Amino acid sequence: MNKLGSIIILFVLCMTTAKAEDGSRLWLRSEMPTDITLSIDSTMPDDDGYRISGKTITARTQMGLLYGKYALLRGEQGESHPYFKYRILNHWDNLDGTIERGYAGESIFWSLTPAPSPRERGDHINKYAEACASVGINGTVLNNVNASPKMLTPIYINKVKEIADILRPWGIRVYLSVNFGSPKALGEVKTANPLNPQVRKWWKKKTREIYKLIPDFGGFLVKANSEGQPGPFDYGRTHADGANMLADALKPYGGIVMWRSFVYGAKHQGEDRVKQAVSEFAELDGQFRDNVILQSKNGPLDFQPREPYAPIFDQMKKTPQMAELQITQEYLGQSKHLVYLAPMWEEFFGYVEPSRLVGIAGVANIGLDTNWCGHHFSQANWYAFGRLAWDPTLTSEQIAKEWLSQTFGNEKGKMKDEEISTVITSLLLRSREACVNYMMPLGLHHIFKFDHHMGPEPDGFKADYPIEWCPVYYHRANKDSIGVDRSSTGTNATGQYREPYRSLYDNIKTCPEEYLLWFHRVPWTYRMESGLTLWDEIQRHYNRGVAEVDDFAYIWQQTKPCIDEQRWQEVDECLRFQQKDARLWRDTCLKYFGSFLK
Ligand code: GCW
Repeated sequence: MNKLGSIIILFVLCMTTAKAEDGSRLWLRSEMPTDITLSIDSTMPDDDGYRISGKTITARTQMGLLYGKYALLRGEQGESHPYFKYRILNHWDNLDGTIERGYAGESIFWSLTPAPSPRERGDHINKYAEACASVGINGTVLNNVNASPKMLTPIYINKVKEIADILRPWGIRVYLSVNFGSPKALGEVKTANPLNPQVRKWWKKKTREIYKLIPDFGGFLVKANSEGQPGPFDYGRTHADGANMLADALKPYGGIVMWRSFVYGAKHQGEDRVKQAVSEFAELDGQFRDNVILQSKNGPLDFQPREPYAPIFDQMKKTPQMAELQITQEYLGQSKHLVYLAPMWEEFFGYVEPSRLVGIAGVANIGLDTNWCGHHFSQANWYAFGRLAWDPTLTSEQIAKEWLSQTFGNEKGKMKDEEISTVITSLLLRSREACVNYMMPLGLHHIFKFDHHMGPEPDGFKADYPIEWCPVYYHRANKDSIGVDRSSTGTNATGQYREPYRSLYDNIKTCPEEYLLWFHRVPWTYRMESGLTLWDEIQRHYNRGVAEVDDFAYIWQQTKPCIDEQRWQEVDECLRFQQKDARLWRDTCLKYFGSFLK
Protein backbone atom coordinates (compact mmCIF):
# COMPACT_ATOMS: atom_id res chain seq x y z
CA MET A 1 0.00 0.00 0.00
CA ASN A 2 1.31 3.47 -0.75
CA LYS A 3 1.96 6.03 2.00
CA LEU A 4 -1.19 8.02 1.30
CA GLY A 5 -3.26 4.85 1.56
CA SER A 6 -1.86 3.98 4.94
CA ILE A 7 -2.35 7.53 6.21
CA ILE A 8 -6.01 7.40 5.15
CA ILE A 9 -6.52 4.07 6.91
CA LEU A 10 -4.82 5.43 10.00
CA PHE A 11 -7.04 8.49 9.87
CA VAL A 12 -10.20 6.37 9.63
CA LEU A 13 -9.05 4.11 12.45
CA CYS A 14 -8.36 7.10 14.63
CA MET A 15 -11.64 8.79 13.82
CA THR A 16 -13.66 5.76 14.77
CA THR A 17 -12.21 5.77 18.26
CA ALA A 18 -12.42 9.49 18.92
CA LYS A 19 -15.20 10.26 21.43
CA ALA A 20 -16.19 13.41 23.25
CA GLU A 21 -13.77 13.80 26.10
CA ASP A 22 -13.22 16.71 28.48
CA GLY A 23 -10.37 15.42 30.62
CA SER A 24 -12.56 14.89 33.67
CA ARG A 25 -11.80 11.16 33.72
CA LEU A 26 -8.07 11.78 33.97
CA TRP A 27 -6.08 8.61 33.24
CA LEU A 28 -8.86 6.47 34.70
CA ARG A 29 -10.57 5.69 31.37
CA SER A 30 -9.44 2.16 30.94
CA GLU A 31 -11.80 -0.63 31.66
CA MET A 32 -11.00 -2.67 34.75
CA PRO A 33 -11.01 -6.36 33.69
CA THR A 34 -13.78 -8.32 35.39
CA ASP A 35 -11.98 -11.64 35.68
CA ILE A 36 -9.24 -10.65 38.13
CA THR A 37 -8.37 -13.08 40.94
CA LEU A 38 -7.40 -11.49 44.25
CA SER A 39 -5.56 -13.25 47.03
CA ILE A 40 -4.02 -12.28 50.35
CA ASP A 41 -0.56 -13.61 51.24
CA SER A 42 0.49 -12.75 54.77
CA THR A 43 4.07 -13.86 54.11
CA MET A 44 4.70 -10.96 51.75
CA PRO A 45 6.79 -7.96 52.96
CA ASP A 46 4.97 -5.77 55.45
CA ASP A 47 3.78 -2.97 53.20
CA ASP A 48 1.15 -2.28 50.55
CA GLY A 49 3.04 -3.93 47.71
CA TYR A 50 1.56 -6.44 45.28
CA ARG A 51 2.46 -9.31 42.99
CA ILE A 52 0.78 -9.74 39.61
CA SER A 53 0.82 -12.89 37.59
CA GLY A 54 -1.49 -12.92 34.60
CA LYS A 55 -4.75 -11.66 36.06
CA THR A 56 -4.02 -12.84 39.59
CA ILE A 57 -3.10 -10.18 42.13
CA THR A 58 -1.57 -11.17 45.44
CA ALA A 59 -0.86 -8.79 48.31
CA ARG A 60 -0.47 -8.75 52.04
CA THR A 61 -3.05 -6.00 52.54
CA GLN A 62 -6.33 -4.87 51.00
CA MET A 63 -4.60 -1.70 49.87
CA GLY A 64 -1.99 -3.80 48.14
CA LEU A 65 -4.76 -5.53 46.21
CA LEU A 66 -6.24 -2.18 45.21
CA TYR A 67 -2.86 -0.82 44.09
CA GLY A 68 -2.35 -4.06 42.21
CA LYS A 69 -5.56 -3.59 40.23
CA TYR A 70 -4.43 -0.25 38.88
CA ALA A 71 -0.99 -1.67 38.18
CA LEU A 72 -2.59 -4.48 36.18
CA LEU A 73 -4.52 -1.88 34.26
CA ARG A 74 -1.31 -0.18 33.18
CA GLY A 75 0.07 -3.51 32.10
CA GLU A 76 2.37 -4.39 34.99
CA GLN A 77 3.40 -7.95 35.82
CA GLY A 78 5.60 -9.15 38.69
CA GLU A 79 6.14 -7.81 42.18
CA SER A 80 6.31 -4.19 43.28
CA HIS A 81 6.62 -2.44 46.65
CA PRO A 82 6.34 1.22 47.59
CA TYR A 83 9.76 2.85 47.95
CA PHE A 84 8.74 5.68 50.26
CA LYS A 85 6.53 5.29 53.29
CA TYR A 86 5.13 8.82 52.96
CA ARG A 87 3.73 9.72 49.51
CA ILE A 88 1.86 12.89 50.21
CA LEU A 89 0.17 15.66 48.28
CA ASN A 90 0.36 19.15 49.77
CA HIS A 91 -2.61 21.30 48.87
CA TRP A 92 -2.02 25.01 49.25
CA ASP A 93 -5.79 25.44 49.56
CA ASN A 94 -7.23 28.24 51.63
CA LEU A 95 -10.40 27.88 53.64
CA ASP A 96 -12.18 30.42 51.41
CA GLY A 97 -11.72 28.10 48.43
CA THR A 98 -8.87 29.99 46.76
CA ILE A 99 -5.61 28.16 46.16
CA GLU A 100 -2.21 29.74 46.57
CA ARG A 101 -0.39 29.05 43.29
CA GLY A 102 -3.42 27.13 42.05
CA TYR A 103 -4.18 27.42 38.34
CA ALA A 104 -7.07 25.02 37.91
CA GLY A 105 -10.00 26.61 39.65
CA GLU A 106 -11.05 26.61 43.26
CA SER A 107 -10.32 24.10 45.98
CA ILE A 108 -11.95 20.69 45.84
CA PHE A 109 -12.09 20.69 49.66
CA TRP A 110 -13.00 24.20 50.80
CA SER A 111 -15.21 27.00 49.62
CA LEU A 112 -16.52 30.38 50.56
CA THR A 113 -19.99 30.62 52.05
CA PRO A 114 -22.54 29.40 51.22
CA ALA A 115 -20.19 26.48 51.44
CA PRO A 116 -21.15 23.10 50.06
CA SER A 117 -19.93 20.72 52.72
CA PRO A 118 -17.26 18.19 51.81
CA ARG A 119 -20.07 15.63 51.90
CA GLU A 120 -21.85 17.44 49.07
CA ARG A 121 -18.58 17.51 47.18
CA GLY A 122 -18.22 13.81 47.95
CA ASP A 123 -18.25 12.48 44.40
CA HIS A 124 -15.55 14.83 43.40
CA ILE A 125 -13.37 14.08 46.39
CA ASN A 126 -13.98 10.39 45.84
CA LYS A 127 -12.76 10.62 42.26
CA TYR A 128 -9.72 12.57 43.44
CA ALA A 129 -9.00 9.82 45.95
CA GLU A 130 -9.28 7.12 43.30
CA ALA A 131 -6.84 9.00 41.08
CA CYS A 132 -4.38 9.37 43.95
CA ALA A 133 -4.71 5.72 44.97
CA SER A 134 -4.29 4.54 41.40
CA VAL A 135 -0.71 5.82 41.52
CA GLY A 136 -0.06 4.95 45.15
CA ILE A 137 -0.38 8.35 46.86
CA ASN A 138 -1.23 7.62 50.50
CA GLY A 139 -1.56 10.97 52.22
CA THR A 140 -2.80 14.48 51.66
CA VAL A 141 -2.37 17.78 53.46
CA LEU A 142 -5.70 19.52 53.05
CA ASN A 143 -4.75 23.18 53.50
CA ASN A 144 -2.17 25.81 52.69
CA VAL A 145 1.14 25.92 54.56
CA ASN A 146 0.33 29.59 55.04
CA ALA A 147 -2.27 28.22 57.40
CA SER A 148 -5.24 29.92 58.90
CA PRO A 149 -5.59 29.36 62.65
CA LYS A 150 -9.31 28.74 61.93
CA MET A 151 -8.30 25.34 60.54
CA LEU A 152 -8.12 24.09 64.12
CA THR A 153 -11.57 25.24 65.18
CA PRO A 154 -14.27 22.59 65.74
CA ILE A 155 -16.28 23.54 62.66
CA TYR A 156 -13.31 22.86 60.38
CA ILE A 157 -12.09 19.81 62.24
CA ASN A 158 -15.55 18.35 61.64
CA LYS A 159 -15.16 19.04 57.94
CA VAL A 160 -11.77 17.36 57.99
CA LYS A 161 -13.44 14.31 59.48
CA GLU A 162 -15.93 14.23 56.60
CA ILE A 163 -13.10 14.38 54.09
CA ALA A 164 -11.08 11.76 55.96
CA ASP A 165 -14.06 9.40 55.84
CA ILE A 166 -14.21 9.72 52.05
CA LEU A 167 -10.48 9.24 51.57
CA ARG A 168 -9.98 6.34 54.00
CA PRO A 169 -11.20 3.50 51.75
CA TRP A 170 -8.61 4.64 49.22
CA GLY A 171 -5.77 4.34 51.71
CA ILE A 172 -5.27 8.08 52.00
CA ARG A 173 -4.60 9.67 55.36
CA VAL A 174 -5.29 13.30 56.01
CA TYR A 175 -2.77 15.74 57.44
CA LEU A 176 -3.18 19.43 58.25
CA SER A 177 -0.96 22.45 57.88
CA VAL A 178 -1.02 24.29 61.17
CA ASN A 179 -0.30 27.88 62.02
CA PHE A 180 2.29 27.88 64.79
CA GLY A 181 0.63 30.85 66.44
CA SER A 182 -2.78 29.16 66.66
CA PRO A 183 -3.23 28.97 70.45
CA LYS A 184 -2.59 32.70 70.68
CA ALA A 185 -4.37 33.71 67.47
CA LEU A 186 -7.51 31.87 68.54
CA GLY A 187 -7.38 33.79 71.82
CA GLU A 188 -7.15 30.68 73.96
CA VAL A 189 -3.66 31.18 75.40
CA LYS A 190 -1.77 34.45 75.70
CA THR A 191 1.31 33.18 73.89
CA ALA A 192 2.42 30.51 71.41
CA ASN A 193 5.80 30.00 73.08
CA PRO A 194 6.57 26.29 72.58
CA LEU A 195 8.09 25.93 76.04
CA ASN A 196 5.12 27.44 77.83
CA PRO A 197 3.14 24.72 79.70
CA GLN A 198 -0.23 26.23 78.74
CA VAL A 199 0.74 26.20 75.08
CA ARG A 200 1.94 22.60 75.25
CA LYS A 201 -1.26 21.63 76.97
CA TRP A 202 -3.31 23.42 74.30
CA TRP A 203 -1.66 21.48 71.49
CA LYS A 204 -2.12 18.19 73.33
CA LYS A 205 -5.78 18.89 73.83
CA LYS A 206 -6.24 19.97 70.23
CA THR A 207 -4.47 16.87 68.96
CA ARG A 208 -6.65 14.65 71.16
CA GLU A 209 -9.74 16.39 69.78
CA ILE A 210 -8.59 15.65 66.21
CA TYR A 211 -7.79 11.98 66.85
CA LYS A 212 -11.10 11.45 68.54
CA LEU A 213 -12.79 12.18 65.23
CA ILE A 214 -10.07 10.92 62.92
CA PRO A 215 -8.24 7.99 64.53
CA ASP A 216 -5.87 7.56 61.57
CA PHE A 217 -5.01 11.27 61.27
CA GLY A 218 -1.48 11.62 59.84
CA GLY A 219 -0.04 14.69 61.53
CA PHE A 220 0.96 18.31 61.00
CA LEU A 221 2.87 20.21 58.32
CA VAL A 222 4.45 23.46 59.50
CA LYS A 223 5.85 26.56 57.84
CA ALA A 224 7.36 28.54 60.69
CA ASN A 225 9.27 31.81 60.75
CA SER A 226 9.18 32.02 56.99
CA GLU A 227 7.60 34.70 54.82
CA GLY A 228 5.81 36.28 57.76
CA GLN A 229 4.49 33.11 59.39
CA PRO A 230 4.76 32.86 63.17
CA GLY A 231 7.17 30.40 64.72
CA PRO A 232 9.37 29.58 67.68
CA PHE A 233 11.82 32.45 66.88
CA ASP A 234 9.10 34.85 67.99
CA TYR A 235 9.83 33.61 71.52
CA GLY A 236 13.59 33.18 71.22
CA ARG A 237 13.15 29.42 70.70
CA THR A 238 14.52 27.14 67.99
CA HIS A 239 12.93 25.17 65.18
CA ALA A 240 13.67 22.06 67.26
CA ASP A 241 11.78 23.47 70.26
CA GLY A 242 8.79 24.18 68.03
CA ALA A 243 8.79 20.91 66.13
CA ASN A 244 9.36 18.80 69.24
CA MET A 245 6.44 20.35 71.07
CA LEU A 246 4.10 19.31 68.26
CA ALA A 247 5.82 15.93 67.95
CA ASP A 248 5.18 15.25 71.64
CA ALA A 249 1.49 16.00 71.19
CA LEU A 250 1.24 13.66 68.19
CA LYS A 251 3.45 10.84 69.45
CA PRO A 252 0.86 8.87 71.47
CA TYR A 253 -1.26 8.52 68.33
CA GLY A 254 1.54 7.69 65.90
CA GLY A 255 1.34 11.06 64.14
CA ILE A 256 4.25 12.90 62.52
CA VAL A 257 5.40 16.49 62.16
CA MET A 258 6.64 17.60 58.76
CA TRP A 259 8.64 20.73 59.51
CA ARG A 260 9.62 22.78 56.46
CA SER A 261 13.12 24.10 55.89
CA PHE A 262 11.91 26.73 53.39
CA VAL A 263 13.16 29.70 55.38
CA TYR A 264 14.94 32.93 54.60
CA GLY A 265 15.12 36.48 55.84
CA ALA A 266 14.66 35.63 59.52
CA LYS A 267 17.67 34.57 61.58
CA HIS A 268 20.22 34.91 58.78
CA GLN A 269 18.88 37.95 57.04
CA GLY A 270 21.34 39.37 54.56
CA GLU A 271 23.04 36.05 53.89
CA ASP A 272 22.82 34.59 50.37
CA ARG A 273 19.25 33.31 50.34
CA VAL A 274 20.17 29.89 48.98
CA LYS A 275 22.40 29.27 52.01
CA GLN A 276 19.92 30.14 54.72
CA ALA A 277 18.18 26.78 55.19
CA VAL A 278 21.47 25.06 56.02
CA SER A 279 22.48 27.98 58.24
CA GLU A 280 19.28 27.65 60.24
CA PHE A 281 18.98 23.89 60.44
CA ALA A 282 22.39 22.19 60.31
CA GLU A 283 23.21 23.01 63.94
CA LEU A 284 19.92 21.42 65.02
CA ASP A 285 20.66 18.04 63.45
CA GLY A 286 20.18 15.39 66.10
CA GLN A 287 17.92 17.55 68.26
CA PHE A 288 14.58 16.58 66.71
CA ARG A 289 12.21 13.91 68.05
CA ASP A 290 12.02 10.74 65.98
CA ASN A 291 8.56 11.61 64.64
CA VAL A 292 9.77 14.88 63.12
CA ILE A 293 10.62 14.88 59.42
CA LEU A 294 12.38 17.84 57.84
CA GLN A 295 10.68 18.70 54.56
CA SER A 296 12.82 20.57 52.02
CA LYS A 297 12.23 21.78 48.48
CA ASN A 298 14.31 20.01 45.85
CA GLY A 299 16.40 23.12 45.20
CA PRO A 300 17.80 25.69 47.64
CA LEU A 301 15.79 28.60 46.21
CA ASP A 302 12.22 28.05 45.15
CA PHE A 303 10.96 25.57 42.54
CA GLN A 304 12.76 27.20 39.60
CA PRO A 305 12.73 25.47 36.19
CA ARG A 306 16.25 24.31 37.00
CA GLU A 307 18.12 24.50 40.28
CA PRO A 308 21.02 22.52 41.64
CA TYR A 309 19.82 20.20 44.39
CA ALA A 310 19.39 21.66 47.88
CA PRO A 311 22.51 20.98 50.00
CA ILE A 312 20.41 20.60 53.13
CA PHE A 313 19.93 17.01 51.99
CA ASP A 314 23.70 16.57 52.51
CA GLN A 315 23.86 18.37 55.82
CA MET A 316 21.20 16.70 57.96
CA LYS A 317 22.67 13.33 58.83
CA LYS A 318 20.51 12.32 61.79
CA THR A 319 17.17 13.87 60.90
CA PRO A 320 14.68 12.01 58.71
CA GLN A 321 14.06 14.01 55.54
CA MET A 322 11.38 14.43 52.90
CA ALA A 323 11.71 16.17 49.55
CA GLU A 324 9.06 18.68 48.56
CA LEU A 325 8.46 18.82 44.81
CA GLN A 326 6.11 21.28 43.17
CA ILE A 327 3.54 19.76 40.84
CA THR A 328 1.69 23.00 40.29
CA GLN A 329 3.79 24.89 37.77
CA GLU A 330 4.22 28.16 39.65
CA TYR A 331 7.44 28.98 37.82
CA LEU A 332 6.96 26.77 34.78
CA GLY A 333 4.20 28.46 32.84
CA GLN A 334 1.44 27.62 35.31
CA SER A 335 -1.50 25.91 33.61
CA LYS A 336 -0.71 27.53 30.28
CA HIS A 337 2.54 25.83 29.29
CA LEU A 338 3.00 22.20 28.44
CA VAL A 339 5.87 21.21 30.72
CA TYR A 340 6.29 17.63 31.85
CA LEU A 341 8.09 17.69 35.18
CA ALA A 342 9.24 14.09 35.59
CA PRO A 343 12.62 14.76 33.92
CA MET A 344 13.28 17.47 36.51
CA TRP A 345 12.47 15.12 39.37
CA GLU A 346 14.51 12.34 37.81
CA GLU A 347 17.43 14.78 37.66
CA PHE A 348 16.96 15.56 41.36
CA PHE A 349 17.02 11.87 42.35
CA GLY A 350 20.31 11.60 40.44
CA TYR A 351 21.88 13.86 43.09
CA VAL A 352 19.85 13.05 46.19
CA GLU A 353 19.59 9.29 46.38
CA PRO A 354 16.07 8.25 47.34
CA SER A 355 17.52 6.06 50.09
CA ARG A 356 18.30 9.23 52.03
CA LEU A 357 14.63 10.18 52.19
CA VAL A 358 11.66 8.75 54.06
CA GLY A 359 9.03 10.47 51.98
CA ILE A 360 8.03 12.71 49.14
CA ALA A 361 5.61 15.60 49.17
CA GLY A 362 4.16 17.19 46.05
CA VAL A 363 2.49 20.60 45.96
CA ALA A 364 -0.73 19.72 44.17
CA ASN A 365 -2.00 21.22 40.89
CA ILE A 366 -5.60 20.15 41.43
CA GLY A 367 -8.73 22.27 41.44
CA LEU A 368 -12.38 22.24 40.47
CA ASP A 369 -11.68 22.78 36.74
CA THR A 370 -13.35 20.14 34.58
CA ASN A 371 -10.00 18.66 33.67
CA TRP A 372 -8.71 19.00 37.26
CA CYS A 373 -5.33 20.55 36.41
CA GLY A 374 -6.01 23.42 34.00
CA HIS A 375 -3.87 22.05 31.17
CA HIS A 376 -4.65 18.53 29.99
CA PHE A 377 -0.96 17.70 30.01
CA SER A 378 -0.52 18.97 33.58
CA GLN A 379 -2.39 15.83 34.62
CA ALA A 380 0.77 14.00 33.63
CA ASN A 381 2.61 15.78 36.44
CA TRP A 382 0.15 14.61 39.10
CA TYR A 383 0.44 11.10 37.69
CA ALA A 384 4.23 11.22 37.49
CA PHE A 385 4.55 12.48 41.05
CA GLY A 386 2.60 9.49 42.36
CA ARG A 387 4.49 6.99 40.25
CA LEU A 388 7.88 8.35 41.33
CA ALA A 389 6.80 8.40 44.98
CA TRP A 390 6.04 4.70 44.61
CA ASP A 391 9.15 3.93 42.59
CA PRO A 392 11.77 6.66 42.12
CA THR A 393 13.76 4.43 39.77
CA LEU A 394 11.12 4.67 37.06
CA THR A 395 12.20 6.68 34.04
CA SER A 396 10.38 9.77 32.84
CA GLU A 397 9.89 8.04 29.54
CA GLN A 398 8.21 5.00 31.01
CA ILE A 399 5.89 7.17 33.08
CA ALA A 400 5.07 9.37 30.08
CA LYS A 401 4.14 6.34 28.00
CA GLU A 402 1.93 4.88 30.72
CA TRP A 403 0.16 8.14 31.28
CA LEU A 404 -0.31 8.84 27.62
CA SER A 405 -1.81 5.50 26.72
CA GLN A 406 -4.21 5.60 29.65
CA THR A 407 -5.16 9.23 29.06
CA PHE A 408 -5.32 9.40 25.29
CA GLY A 409 -5.55 5.74 24.31
CA ASN A 410 -8.76 3.78 23.87
CA GLU A 411 -10.67 2.29 26.80
CA LYS A 412 -8.19 -0.55 26.89
CA GLY A 413 -5.30 1.89 27.08
CA LYS A 414 -4.11 1.34 23.54
CA MET A 415 -3.07 4.20 21.29
CA LYS A 416 -4.23 3.38 17.79
CA ASP A 417 -1.17 4.84 16.24
CA GLU A 418 2.13 3.92 17.87
CA GLU A 419 3.94 6.58 15.90
CA ILE A 420 1.79 9.33 17.35
CA SER A 421 2.40 7.94 20.78
CA THR A 422 6.16 8.06 20.17
CA VAL A 423 6.18 11.66 19.02
CA ILE A 424 4.00 12.87 21.90
CA THR A 425 6.24 11.02 24.34
CA SER A 426 9.30 12.73 22.93
CA LEU A 427 7.51 16.08 23.08
CA LEU A 428 6.81 15.47 26.77
CA LEU A 429 10.41 14.52 27.44
CA ARG A 430 11.77 17.62 25.69
CA SER A 431 9.32 20.04 27.26
CA ARG A 432 11.11 20.82 30.51
CA GLU A 433 14.46 21.57 28.87
CA ALA A 434 12.64 23.76 26.37
CA CYS A 435 11.12 25.73 29.25
CA VAL A 436 14.53 26.17 30.89
CA ASN A 437 15.89 27.45 27.58
CA TYR A 438 13.23 30.01 26.82
CA MET A 439 12.97 31.19 30.43
CA MET A 440 16.28 30.90 32.24
CA PRO A 441 19.13 29.00 30.60
CA LEU A 442 22.65 28.43 31.91
CA GLY A 443 21.82 28.78 35.59
CA LEU A 444 19.83 32.01 35.43
CA HIS A 445 17.03 32.04 37.98
CA HIS A 446 14.13 33.93 39.52
CA ILE A 447 13.77 36.57 36.83
CA PHE A 448 10.00 36.27 37.01
CA LYS A 449 7.42 38.98 37.18
CA PHE A 450 6.80 40.12 40.67
CA ASP A 451 4.43 38.13 42.85
CA HIS A 452 2.41 36.15 40.31
CA HIS A 453 5.53 34.66 38.70
CA MET A 454 4.07 34.40 35.21
CA GLY A 455 6.29 35.99 32.59
CA PRO A 456 9.72 37.66 32.61
CA GLU A 457 10.90 40.69 34.55
CA PRO A 458 14.70 40.56 34.48
CA ASP A 459 14.92 44.28 35.34
CA GLY A 460 12.62 43.84 38.34
CA PHE A 461 13.55 45.89 41.36
CA LYS A 462 11.24 47.37 43.95
CA ALA A 463 12.88 49.27 46.75
CA ASP A 464 9.95 48.60 49.08
CA TYR A 465 10.34 44.83 48.99
CA PRO A 466 12.93 42.50 50.41
CA ILE A 467 15.83 42.36 47.98
CA GLU A 468 15.36 38.56 47.71
CA TRP A 469 12.10 39.21 45.89
CA CYS A 470 13.76 41.29 43.18
CA PRO A 471 15.01 39.59 40.00
CA VAL A 472 18.09 41.84 39.72
CA TYR A 473 19.41 40.25 42.93
CA TYR A 474 19.58 36.91 41.12
CA HIS A 475 21.63 37.88 38.07
CA ARG A 476 23.33 41.20 38.90
CA ALA A 477 24.05 41.89 35.23
CA ASN A 478 26.25 44.86 34.40
CA LYS A 479 28.30 45.89 31.41
CA ASP A 480 31.05 43.37 32.17
CA SER A 481 29.43 40.27 33.51
CA ILE A 482 26.40 38.41 34.81
CA GLY A 483 25.66 35.79 37.48
CA VAL A 484 26.22 35.41 41.21
CA ASP A 485 29.55 34.32 42.62
CA ARG A 486 28.51 31.59 45.02
CA SER A 487 31.90 29.90 44.89
CA SER A 488 34.51 30.06 47.66
CA THR A 489 35.56 33.48 46.38
CA GLY A 490 31.97 34.70 46.75
CA THR A 491 29.14 33.68 49.06
CA ASN A 492 30.58 30.16 49.35
CA ALA A 493 27.24 28.44 48.83
CA THR A 494 29.30 25.73 47.12
CA GLY A 495 30.82 25.00 50.53
CA GLN A 496 27.49 23.55 51.69
CA TYR A 497 27.68 20.68 49.18
CA ARG A 498 29.16 17.24 49.68
CA GLU A 499 32.04 16.18 47.50
CA PRO A 500 32.43 15.76 44.59
CA TYR A 501 29.84 18.47 44.00
CA ARG A 502 31.51 21.03 46.24
CA SER A 503 34.67 21.07 44.11
CA LEU A 504 32.84 20.51 40.86
CA TYR A 505 30.56 23.51 41.33
CA ASP A 506 33.23 25.69 42.93
CA ASN A 507 35.51 25.71 39.92
CA ILE A 508 34.20 27.64 36.94
CA LYS A 509 36.03 25.24 34.65
CA THR A 510 34.28 22.15 36.01
CA CYS A 511 30.91 23.64 36.94
CA PRO A 512 28.31 22.15 34.56
CA GLU A 513 27.19 24.90 32.21
CA GLU A 514 23.57 24.38 33.15
CA TYR A 515 24.48 25.79 36.61
CA LEU A 516 27.11 28.28 35.45
CA LEU A 517 25.36 31.55 36.30
CA TRP A 518 23.91 30.08 39.48
CA PHE A 519 27.37 29.54 40.97
CA HIS A 520 29.58 31.97 39.09
CA ARG A 521 29.88 35.52 37.97
CA VAL A 522 30.95 35.32 34.37
CA PRO A 523 32.20 37.92 31.86
CA TRP A 524 30.03 38.29 28.76
CA THR A 525 33.08 37.42 26.67
CA TYR A 526 33.79 34.15 28.51
CA ARG A 527 34.36 31.22 26.12
CA MET A 528 31.82 28.46 26.55
CA GLU A 529 32.35 24.78 25.69
CA SER A 530 30.82 25.43 22.29
CA GLY A 531 33.48 28.03 21.53
CA LEU A 532 30.86 30.78 21.59
CA THR A 533 31.04 33.70 23.98
CA LEU A 534 28.70 33.60 26.97
CA TRP A 535 26.49 36.24 25.39
CA ASP A 536 26.19 34.31 22.12
CA GLU A 537 25.51 31.12 24.02
CA ILE A 538 22.73 32.76 26.03
CA GLN A 539 21.10 33.91 22.80
CA ARG A 540 21.44 30.45 21.33
CA HIS A 541 19.65 28.88 24.30
CA TYR A 542 16.76 31.34 24.20
CA ASN A 543 16.35 30.77 20.47
CA ARG A 544 16.48 27.03 20.90
CA GLY A 545 13.74 27.19 23.54
CA VAL A 546 11.45 29.11 21.19
CA ALA A 547 12.19 26.74 18.30
CA GLU A 548 11.34 23.77 20.51
CA VAL A 549 7.91 25.16 21.36
CA ASP A 550 7.28 25.87 17.68
CA ASP A 551 8.10 22.25 17.03
CA PHE A 552 5.71 21.08 19.78
CA ALA A 553 2.92 23.10 18.15
CA TYR A 554 3.77 21.56 14.79
CA ILE A 555 3.79 18.05 16.21
CA TRP A 556 0.44 18.65 17.86
CA GLN A 557 -1.06 19.55 14.49
CA GLN A 558 -0.08 16.10 13.23
CA THR A 559 -1.88 14.38 16.09
CA LYS A 560 -5.25 15.92 15.31
CA PRO A 561 -6.85 12.85 13.70
CA CYS A 562 -5.97 10.71 16.68
CA ILE A 563 -7.06 12.91 19.55
CA ASP A 564 -10.65 13.66 20.54
CA GLU A 565 -11.76 17.11 19.51
CA GLN A 566 -12.24 19.03 22.73
CA ARG A 567 -8.97 18.00 24.32
CA TRP A 568 -7.11 18.50 21.06
CA GLN A 569 -8.47 22.05 20.69
CA GLU A 570 -7.78 23.00 24.27
CA VAL A 571 -4.19 21.76 24.12
CA ASP A 572 -3.76 23.48 20.77
CA GLU A 573 -4.88 26.81 22.22
CA CYS A 574 -2.46 26.43 25.11
CA LEU A 575 0.39 25.63 22.73
CA ARG A 576 -0.31 28.77 20.72
CA PHE A 577 -0.18 30.77 23.92
CA GLN A 578 3.05 29.02 24.90
CA GLN A 579 4.59 29.92 21.53
CA LYS A 580 3.82 33.59 22.15
CA ASP A 581 4.97 33.44 25.73
CA ALA A 582 8.26 31.75 24.86
CA ARG A 583 8.92 34.63 22.42
CA LEU A 584 8.03 37.14 25.11
CA TRP A 585 10.53 35.52 27.45
CA ARG A 586 13.27 35.43 24.85
CA ASP A 587 12.73 38.93 23.55
CA THR A 588 12.38 40.57 26.96
CA CYS A 589 15.43 38.86 28.42
CA LEU A 590 17.67 39.34 25.41
CA LYS A 591 16.68 42.98 25.09
CA TYR A 592 17.40 43.66 28.73
CA PHE A 593 20.66 41.72 28.99
CA GLY A 594 21.71 42.96 25.56
CA SER A 595 21.35 46.54 26.75
CA PHE A 596 24.45 46.06 28.93
CA LEU A 597 26.54 45.14 25.93
CA LYS A 598 25.93 48.27 23.90
O1 GCW B 1 7.95 31.20 47.04
C1 GCW B 1 6.92 30.74 47.57
C2 GCW B 1 5.61 30.79 46.84
C3 GCW B 1 4.59 31.01 47.92
C4 GCW B 1 4.65 29.80 48.86
C5 GCW B 1 6.08 29.67 49.41
C6 GCW B 1 6.23 28.43 50.27
C7 GCW B 1 2.88 28.86 50.14
O2 GCW B 1 5.63 31.82 45.90
O3 GCW B 1 3.34 31.13 47.35
O4 GCW B 1 3.75 29.93 49.91
O5 GCW B 1 6.96 29.58 48.34
O6 GCW B 1 6.62 27.41 49.71
O7 GCW B 1 6.00 28.50 51.44
